[in-house]
Amino acid sequence: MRKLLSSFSIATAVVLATAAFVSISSAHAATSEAKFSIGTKGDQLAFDKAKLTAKKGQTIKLTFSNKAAKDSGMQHNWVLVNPGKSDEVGQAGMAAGADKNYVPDSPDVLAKTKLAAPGETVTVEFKAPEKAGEYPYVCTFPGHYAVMKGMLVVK
Ligand SMILES: [Cu+2]
Repeated sequence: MRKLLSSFSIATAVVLATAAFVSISSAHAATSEAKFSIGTKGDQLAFDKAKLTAKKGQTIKLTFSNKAAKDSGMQHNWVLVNPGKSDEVGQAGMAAGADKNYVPDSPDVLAKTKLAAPGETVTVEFKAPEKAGEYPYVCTFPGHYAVMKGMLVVK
């Protein structure tokens, strides 16, 4: 009888421990964050990563490095926009002007860094969209958005 009881207790303890482990793992998944490091392709009007992938609602810590030569004078930013809105936001960015870092006040702008000077690294922290989809990121410095772009895939 005693032996039966103790093996029952061990079985219970194993089940409880497993349940605790499962709940810790799922809590961790919900709060996990993504860290992205992206740069320019040297002096080119291009990001060195054309695609990033994140989970819905995930916290994203993004570091953007302007790797252009110091004497190039090339400024860049990293701006995440709603699907299909990169041209619209890019054009509005030009109109927004230097005072706004060429980023328009628009609900289609989901995240942005400040302008990075050559050799400078800037960061932004934001939540990935709650809706799965393909969200373009662009540099909104005048003349760059048409070619300097990539895609954040949210799953
Ligand atoms: Cu740029």
